[in-house]
Amino acid sequence: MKSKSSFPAWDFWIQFLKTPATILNFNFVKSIGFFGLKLLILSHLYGGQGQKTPNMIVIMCDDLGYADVGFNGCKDISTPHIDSIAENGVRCTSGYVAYAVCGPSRAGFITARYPQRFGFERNPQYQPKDPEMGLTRDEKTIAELLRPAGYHSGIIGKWHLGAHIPTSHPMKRGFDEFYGHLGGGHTYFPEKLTIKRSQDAEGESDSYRTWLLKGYEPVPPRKYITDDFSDEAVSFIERNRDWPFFLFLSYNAPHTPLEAIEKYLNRFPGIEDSKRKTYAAMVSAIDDGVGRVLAELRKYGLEENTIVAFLSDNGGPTTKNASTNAPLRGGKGDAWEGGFRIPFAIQWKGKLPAGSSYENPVSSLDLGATIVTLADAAVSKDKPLDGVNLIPFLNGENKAKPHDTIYLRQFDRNRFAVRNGHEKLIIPWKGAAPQLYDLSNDIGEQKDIAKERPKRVQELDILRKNWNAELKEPSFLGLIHSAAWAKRRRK
Ligand SMILES: [Ca+2]
Repeated sequence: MKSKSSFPAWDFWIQFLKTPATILNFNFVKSIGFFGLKLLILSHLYGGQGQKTPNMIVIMCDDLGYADVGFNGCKDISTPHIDSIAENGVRCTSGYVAYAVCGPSRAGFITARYPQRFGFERNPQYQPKDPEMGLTRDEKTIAELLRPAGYHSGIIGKWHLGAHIPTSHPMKRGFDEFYGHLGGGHTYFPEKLTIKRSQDAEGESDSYRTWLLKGYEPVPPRKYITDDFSDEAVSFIERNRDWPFFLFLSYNAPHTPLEAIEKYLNRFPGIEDSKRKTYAAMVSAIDDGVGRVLAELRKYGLEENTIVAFLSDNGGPTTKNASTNAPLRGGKGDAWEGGFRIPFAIQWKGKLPAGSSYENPVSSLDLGATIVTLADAAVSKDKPLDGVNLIPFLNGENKAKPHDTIYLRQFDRNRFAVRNGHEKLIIPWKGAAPQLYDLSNDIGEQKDIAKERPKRVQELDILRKNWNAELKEPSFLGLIHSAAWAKRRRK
């Protein structure tokens, strides 16, 4: 928990900046820069006295299937480093994200609030000139919440929460560092990155070929970008090991395009299907990166003070990238379990029971809520988090469930899912009658029991309607509305 003893030190720096020698202070700050001042303050606060609040690293994959990691039973892709997170911590078998496609899922994770509350319910288009196309400024990111608590935050990889740099760039939204791309996907080979400036990309396919940004600066392409992101993550830990940090390691793999280098492809001589083989190689590259991140934490003795979580941003789009969500039904985009129930594991050495399994539903929204709670960071009363601090639940102190109910709404498709206990109500497409499944004996959602349990259908439908009444309509025209967006801009 937060070290109260750190407050006098903060006070010292606040007073320093307010002293009559303001000019002197201003020149001092100018000489080292504000970033330098921040590092100086952080080293004063934490240098030599030990850090009391934990770090958090969230490793999020893009379009990784539920069954494509060893800890969920994958046989043909070896993921020893990813699996080690579950072995050294907790495997959550019912881990959910807030949406079944990338953008809204990430908007939920980054705010620890259901994105349907604030109109982020579509995948945004890549529109560098549209300040409304992305995360509304009315919402705060976890990085913004953690900043007053003395955290240094970085994101490496995919952003996908808006490409309008003056309003939506990660460093305009609370992050201190960014290395990655602003759009929803990216090509992996450096020789294919042919557009220097992010602002010059027009539309989705262009956006996949921009140079990566380091902060606001485009960087000449260096290497296979999954490896590039892993390098940056190692560097981030090395540079920020002396003060509390939050790192969002947001791999765009194994999202399409399916592209892998020989080093990883050669690991899978037994996979004949070329699509699955490339996918496996891409997952293997992530696994190497996870191993390097974990090794860096061990190197600096940070494992006991760092929470590491691993998950996917949505279910696998099985036909597109040869992922698999078995035994779950459906995949990316669906309200079936395969759409938004994802591989989820979390470790915190010495604090969470190693090698344990947790069955109650947890959510990606809980990760931000966990670190915000542990950092004792303030949360706005009118925008309460939907996530909860998972630690007391995962370590067995709290025997109750973190969530009575998990919700999903897909506005444009009129789809809903409501999981309450083991039962799940689903309206899988517009106009469909609600169906009910008992996930305790039917994880694959094969037997609709709505007619057998009408009372439960009614109860869950009331929960759905009540939650729905709290939500807003989408606030921007998404990818599927590109033509309507362009027409509106022309007017
Ligand atoms: Ca995704």
